[in-house]
Amino acid sequence: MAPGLAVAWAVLGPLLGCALALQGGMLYPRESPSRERKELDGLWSFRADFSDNRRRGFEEQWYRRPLRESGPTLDMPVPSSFNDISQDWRLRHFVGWVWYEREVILPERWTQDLSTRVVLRIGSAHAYAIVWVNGVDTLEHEGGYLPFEADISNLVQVRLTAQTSLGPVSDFYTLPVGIRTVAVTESQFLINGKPFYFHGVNKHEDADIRGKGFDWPLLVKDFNLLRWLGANAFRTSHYPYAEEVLQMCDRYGIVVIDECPGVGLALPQFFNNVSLQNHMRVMEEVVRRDKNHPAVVMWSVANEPASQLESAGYYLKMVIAHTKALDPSRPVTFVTNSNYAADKGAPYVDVICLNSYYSWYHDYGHLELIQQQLTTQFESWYKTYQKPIIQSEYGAETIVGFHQDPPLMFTEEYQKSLLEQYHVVLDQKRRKYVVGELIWNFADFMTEQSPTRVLGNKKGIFTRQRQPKSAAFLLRERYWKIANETRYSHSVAKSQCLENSLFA
Ligand code: BDP
Repeated sequence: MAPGLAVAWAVLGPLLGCALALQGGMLYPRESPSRERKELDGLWSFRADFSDNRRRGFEEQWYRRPLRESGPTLDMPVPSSFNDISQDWRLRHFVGWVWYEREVILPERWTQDLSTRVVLRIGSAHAYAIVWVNGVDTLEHEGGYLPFEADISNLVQVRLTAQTSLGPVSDFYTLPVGIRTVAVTESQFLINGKPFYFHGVNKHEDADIRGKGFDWPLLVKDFNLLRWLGANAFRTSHYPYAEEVLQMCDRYGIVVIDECPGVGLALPQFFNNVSLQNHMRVMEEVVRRDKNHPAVVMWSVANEPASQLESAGYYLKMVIAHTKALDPSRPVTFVTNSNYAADKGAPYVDVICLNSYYSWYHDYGHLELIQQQLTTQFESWYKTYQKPIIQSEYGAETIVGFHQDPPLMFTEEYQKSLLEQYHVVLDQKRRKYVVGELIWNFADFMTEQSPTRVLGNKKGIFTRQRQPKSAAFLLRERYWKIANETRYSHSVAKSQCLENSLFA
């Protein structure tokens, strides 16, 4: 196997001025028939040196061993500003040395063909950088903004061969694994044989400017916020998310209900054979891609289909059976907003997932009705099906900064009060057969314009810029309380990174 290239670099506070001698140019790294390029952008291990003299890293020689062995580390996206990503106020204003580390597997040709020149290039590091490669002090650079590089061929080129009992190995692939079981009883969702309660969110892959699209800094920010919130789960509403998202969930112990893009199946004509074949094919693609993620504990084949229709009943039965055949190890569900007496798909799911918007899309303003309506909802469904239930959506549009007491719709007070009413009933039922609650939504997101949308969907507990509304603090208190009641016996102490994976 090609040797790992361990890279650590550190940056320090203010720019002190620099004296650079011009030694030729520095070409931007472009691929060509004779040049290959390997991106080092992405997630790095990170540790800020909080010691009083800010020099512990040097004193203890953190560059000699994997950084995580020196103490707690965080995941840090590169490129990004560490001050903006974390919820830790100490990092917001931190001045001093911070350590970044990345382990890299280089292509065999780079490390074994001694005529290949391997150059390490840092695009920019603010404001003073020292770079170690495999523990060797290789490069120093003062000043941010500008690139610097070093020939590291001699540090990474070693002749190695790998052999198995079947002969030489010609292909290598590393698959992180996690081992856990998932099971469902009449009233419980079990992970590793223990009752699991989903306290989390629904998300969207959405942010300002970028819209939908994968982005490491955004992802790490969102995971920091999930941690801040005490959430242990989310649903990938309403489509499979980027694979990197699931990798993070595996590592951080966030449980996922993985949903396919079966959304908007609202009309009778959608439940035909062509859609059905297509839907089953999509489930195949989702399962094939995501089955190795221990974080994924359940498949959701659709969101709010018109499941009161007979044709929908047959359709959902087929899609669910197909998904179970593809993966017998995981429960399967779809998310419904139909009435318990009318729903034709519910007989086929393992867990009932219910969306309801009491005091939002009807009975506007009547928060006092929620407790009774929600109790009836849960009791009717449970009496009919004797299956565990997740409140898979509930929430209220909230424009950040709108306030009114007594609460009126669209204010932060209304969102909070609505959540509180739901929580009273959830607390009564969660020790019985309700196995989860997922707020709609983690953050505000963009939608088509309509009379019900004020520059998008504003049901986020965070704004689209990831700042908390009042309800986020309410939910935070609740989720940490539930987390502390139901916590698995794992250690969170070891790491600035969560290290609380259920699957470790
Ligand atoms: C639910 C849908 C979700 C919407 C939400 C809403 O599942 O996609 O965004 O309503 O209207 O019914 O906020």
